[in-house]
Amino acid sequence: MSSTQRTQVAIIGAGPSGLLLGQLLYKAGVDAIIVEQRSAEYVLGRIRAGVLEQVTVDLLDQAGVSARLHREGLPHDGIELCFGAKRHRIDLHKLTGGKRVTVYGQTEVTHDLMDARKAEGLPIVYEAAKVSVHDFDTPKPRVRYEKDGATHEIECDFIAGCDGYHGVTRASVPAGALKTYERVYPFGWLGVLSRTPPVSDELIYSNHERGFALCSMRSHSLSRYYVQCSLDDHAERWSDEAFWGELRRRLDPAAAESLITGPSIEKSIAPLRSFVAEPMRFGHLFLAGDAAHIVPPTGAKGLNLAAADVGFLSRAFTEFYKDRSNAGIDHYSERCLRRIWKAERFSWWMTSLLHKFPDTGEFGQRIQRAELDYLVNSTAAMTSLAENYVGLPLEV
Ligand code: RFL
Ligand code: PHB
Repeated sequence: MSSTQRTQVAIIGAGPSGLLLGQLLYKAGVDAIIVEQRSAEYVLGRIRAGVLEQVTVDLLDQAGVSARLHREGLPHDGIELCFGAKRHRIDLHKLTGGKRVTVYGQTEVTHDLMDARKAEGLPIVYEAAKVSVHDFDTPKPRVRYEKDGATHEIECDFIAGCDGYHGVTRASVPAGALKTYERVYPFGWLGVLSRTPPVSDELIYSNHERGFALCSMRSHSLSRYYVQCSLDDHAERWSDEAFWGELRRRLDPAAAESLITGPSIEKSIAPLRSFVAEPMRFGHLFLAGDAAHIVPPTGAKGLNLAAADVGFLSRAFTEFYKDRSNAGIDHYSERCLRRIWKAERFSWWMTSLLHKFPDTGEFGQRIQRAELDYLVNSTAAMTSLAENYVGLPLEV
């Protein structure tokens, strides 16, 4: 058995990029179908980002999915950098003339977007197998997938590749039409989620001779912590006790003493990578979010970049249908990439500043220490960090 459906935009992937794009298009009166290879539970089970820029919050407002975010999200006016057994506050709010970030988990953003889609009765095809994209170099692209033993086809005007780093859309672009840039870092992050109060009201980014550590949170009673680990490590090798011990060793004495520990709810290792694929458009196929670019999580930029991409993309499609203009579509890739490369630079810089690199030796550590010391004593340097951390303006 097989079926053919027709829509304006076929969205591949129901992560934050795909779901937000679907919602923004719905608000603008543009028709879309979302096709996702996993189940909704699987998508929600991935513990990822925690920090939202104002640009992202504005887009969630525009999408009409921000009521809970405004109730439960935690506004943060600063972050702390920890090195040499001391913490140093970076006053984001003061240094940026009143900007801040919001701590609200990617899981919650995804939940809110799924709920909104369900409430409007809009379709998401979950557990779609063998998803493939066709004829996107023509005005009549098609998406094919299998579900429950049947083959289905979607005819559309555009395909949005929101299927993450390992997705099918970027991989379907003909070789040679795409230039990629990549840096793989020689370490990963071991993350733990625990139902314990956060060690501090603000995030702590720690540079320690044993390696990087980050204290983050999801709420006043849910904490998210990370320690730098080696690439060949496995989360199962870490008992909760070993994790807490390692985290404690990488913090200043006051934080180490006040850290409240408990059983981990989730424990996983993520590799760190910088990656950009250019351009982000091929005919009628558009890439957005992790499908087009990856940043190491140190700058908290991945989800925010994904949101900015789909903000531009929804505007471009809306202009196409409502104003009969190709301008947004034609400028999509260039417009996104200007900002993406700045976030790539910032994420690479934060990563270089805060991690222990196996190959740079003691010289590298002393240079890092000098840079950190300079940073926390220079308003100019702290301002640069702050304006990037809260997020650059959309048009840079
Ligand atoms: P996703 O979230 O990977 O979603 C892609 C979806 O596409 C589906 N898919 C397919 N569907 C159909 N057919 C196929 N062939 C498919 N192949 C894949 C997948 O199942 C999935 O559901 O990409 P998206 O939507 O672009 O979102 C990107 C963000 O998830 C990512 O950038 C952030 O999580 C990065 N990130 C952070 N970003 C921030 O802005 N702030 C942070 O604080 C932050 N912390 C983090 C992070 C990422 C982390 N990890 C684990 C990489 C912390 C960590 C530890
Ligand atoms: C998180 O809370 O998961 C988080 C926060 C800040 C980062 C990365 C991850 O830079």
